[in-house]
Amino acid sequence: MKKPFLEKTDAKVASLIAKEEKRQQEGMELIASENYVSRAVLEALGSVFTNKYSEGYPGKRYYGGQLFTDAVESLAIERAKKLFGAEHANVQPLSGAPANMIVYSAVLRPGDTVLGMDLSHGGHLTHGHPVTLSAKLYRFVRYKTKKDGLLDYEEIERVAKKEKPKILLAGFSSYTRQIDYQRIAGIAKKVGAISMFDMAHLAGLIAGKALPNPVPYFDIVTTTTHKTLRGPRGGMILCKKEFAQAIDKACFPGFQGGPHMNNIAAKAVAFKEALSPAFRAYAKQVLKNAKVLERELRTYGFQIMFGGTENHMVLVDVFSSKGVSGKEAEAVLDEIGLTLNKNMIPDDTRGPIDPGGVRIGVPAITTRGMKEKEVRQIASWINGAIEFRKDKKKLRGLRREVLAMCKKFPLPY
Ligand code: DSN
Repeated sequence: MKKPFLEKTDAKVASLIAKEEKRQQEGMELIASENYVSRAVLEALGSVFTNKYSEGYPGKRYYGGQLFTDAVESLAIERAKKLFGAEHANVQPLSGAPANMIVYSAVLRPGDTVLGMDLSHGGHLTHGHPVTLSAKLYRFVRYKTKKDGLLDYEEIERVAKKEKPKILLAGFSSYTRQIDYQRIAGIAKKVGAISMFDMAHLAGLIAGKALPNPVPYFDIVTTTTHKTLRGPRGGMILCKKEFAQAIDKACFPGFQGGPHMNNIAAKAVAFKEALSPAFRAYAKQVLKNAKVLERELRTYGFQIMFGGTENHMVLVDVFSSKGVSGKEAEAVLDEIGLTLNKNMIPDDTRGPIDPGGVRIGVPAITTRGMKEKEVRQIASWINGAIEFRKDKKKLRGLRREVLAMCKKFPLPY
């Protein structure tokens, strides 16, 4: 994309942006949490709304000049509510981690208990990993998946009865199976906990009606607006009316200052896109592509975790399957232009720096228009690169093949 003003003002930054654009164009993005926003979303992000401070909420701001910020934030809120059938939406969280922290601070007191999913079993850092601020303020107890990859709802209920959490939290960043929303929300109700779902990874698939919607079942739902939802990097909180005031107050002035209005404008655009029939077709194709990836990788002898996938990603135990660590697999795949991330597998004994697994997601390649045929080819490259990881000539050949396919599926700019 041409950027004549930037090129003139700051050639260094312009050149870095151009290089990143080329890297994205010439590589295959398989990081499960990444995607390509539309040109329209990019234009809203780069708009004059970035100049405006607007602490507060539509109709109740602390600075003047809010005619259009009020209108654009209201539009984002209304579209978010329509997209997910929510009673209340707060579109100001800067991203997923702040959104979760805002919820905790809205409904918990320091020392209160949260029952959430273990990180190595698919949970997220902000669901209580000891290194996080939330874990220093609140007490997190964790649940795990069973050998068959499903959640152990009886065990979750037993622990919930024993620990009496204030929040029962579901949601994940590397879990691949469907969660029984009704069952989790039911357990929360039984023990008097607030039910919370972090749908950051799934939001686009839910908006596109390819997966069931947790919003009717849970008291509070958090999400990012990028990932499968294909909006700008940002966060959002949806909740039942009874929590609206506490959530809004905890967001501003409790946790954040002025909202990033250019980002909120871009969220509004992404929500409009996600309401379209084309987005539904996209979400459906993401699920198809992930299923093909799972099947193909199995035929090459890769061990797929959690018994398979029902969403947009697969978690693969590359160490047990192929004797290569997650870190080595990530590096060799990067060499041929396939970008993904090393990832812990359940109860990984190797640790997070060089774990036994990799996480592979298809949202971004699906945005580029790739379908089952291309996914079969990608699986074969993954297998080839890992198998011939010491053979530089072979890797160079695979790199050329990846590049040729990338050229046939340009980025949406
Ligand atoms: N970093 C995101 C992911 O990759 O899943 C979650 O925060």
